[in-house]
Amino acid sequence: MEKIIQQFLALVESRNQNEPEFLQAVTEVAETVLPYIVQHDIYYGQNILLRMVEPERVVSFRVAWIDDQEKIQVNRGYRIEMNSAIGPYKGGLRFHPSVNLSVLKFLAFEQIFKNSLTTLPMGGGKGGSDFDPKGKSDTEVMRFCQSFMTELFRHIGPNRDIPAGDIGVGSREIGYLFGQYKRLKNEFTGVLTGKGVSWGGSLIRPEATGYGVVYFTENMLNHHKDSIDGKTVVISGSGNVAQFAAEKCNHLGAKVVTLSDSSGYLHDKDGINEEKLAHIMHLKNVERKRLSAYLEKYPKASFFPGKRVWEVPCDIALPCATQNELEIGDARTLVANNCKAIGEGANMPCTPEAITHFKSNGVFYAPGKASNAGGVAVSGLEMAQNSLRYNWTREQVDDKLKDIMSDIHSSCLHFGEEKGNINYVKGANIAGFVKVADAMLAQGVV
Ligand code: NDP
Ligand code: 2IT
Repeated sequence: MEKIIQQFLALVESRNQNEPEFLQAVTEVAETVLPYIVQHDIYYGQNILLRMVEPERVVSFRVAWIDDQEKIQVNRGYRIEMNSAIGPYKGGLRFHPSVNLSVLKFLAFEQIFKNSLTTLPMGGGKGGSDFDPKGKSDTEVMRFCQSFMTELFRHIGPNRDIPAGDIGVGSREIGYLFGQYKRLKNEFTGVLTGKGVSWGGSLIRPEATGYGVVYFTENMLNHHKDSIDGKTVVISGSGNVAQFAAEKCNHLGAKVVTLSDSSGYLHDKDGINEEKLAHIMHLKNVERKRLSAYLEKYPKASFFPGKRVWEVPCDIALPCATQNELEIGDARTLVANNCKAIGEGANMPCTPEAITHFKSNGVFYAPGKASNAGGVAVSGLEMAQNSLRYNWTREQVDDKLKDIMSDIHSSCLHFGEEKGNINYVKGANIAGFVKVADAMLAQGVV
């Protein structure tokens, strides 16, 4: 088996050189899914995984725009249309200086499995740009988004490819992107998700990823006769996912003691309660300030520049910032401090070595493609509401989100059983794979 995996990865590596993040994501899937393929005649010999690692289409384009000093700026835009076997391409757009082909291909690849797990009919895609919204004025962000969409619009559509937000793309950016698409096509359609509620958005979409991570983590703890109530939780990031993960932890009786950004981390021993979290949301989302500004209002807390949250003792860790933000040294510290569970809000935040360390020390580990699927799941519900031309209530959407996260957890149990324990990585990868593979087999070699 080892040889089959190595041969497969060598081929993928030879075709995708200088793409370390993409290879990291493919390796994790290959190690768990190839043994399953070999054991199942219907999949064996069909080169299904080899087809899945090859994007159906990659679009790369120039995004030229004019800044407030009237200087011409040039960025690079992308859309990776990875797999459309079970539905139109679906996945977010990331605006961050670190964006490149490798990062977007890893995200698009993970998205295939995640979207399949949601039970909704969505294929996998991802896109974005190396544009950095940080420090830009609203009009600069608007001009960039308009230029970006002026090219992207010809590749997407409500039945073809439906982008959404990710790092650096929130409600402001979705608004500008939607406005430009509507203007170019002269059509009001559900071509993007994460829209404002008054123009086709879904209630609970902003909360969905963060709430979903906490629902999944609660499912995982309940399965092991434990719960989030009363636990100390460490969260990284302070963006969309981190904020609503913190909110749901508070709802369920846990104490959140950290949040972070790329400058360092905030530690509030007394817990970031509802009132403090509301202040953070205002600082980050309205004033667009750095997290360290929290100390101006709450001077008893501490900010540690250039450091990571994982050194703070906790029962539960929720990495909600970015890929590879939790490395082996951090995993050792968490285990030494008796951390019981990891729920990934970000995509691929834990390195492979960190994951191995968690598993070998009995820490429950929920991989992002299962635990952060709530965001895209509610995007799927937004698409359904757009098609119906109807809106569900907050409670209706939240109940559907809870059910979907619970179903994903059950799928992980079903496919992840391993010597009496649950391997959530194996469970999520195989459960996600089976549905897409069956569709691909039915549709022939395309
Ligand atoms: P936001 O842009 O709202 O927030 C990102 C947060 O992560 C910020 O606090 C940011 O700090 C921090 N961050 C980003 N890059 C880095 C970096 N290189 N090093 C350290 N910190 C960093 O993004 P989201 O909250 O939407 O996304 C966070 C993660 O969740 C991503 O991995 C994303 O792919 C994943 N995700 C998001 C979903 C969604 O619906 N939004 C759905 C599923 C997964 P700073 O401001 O200093 O850059
Ligand atoms: O990584 C992700 O799942 C997202 N950024 C959300 C994608 C979506 O289409 O809602």
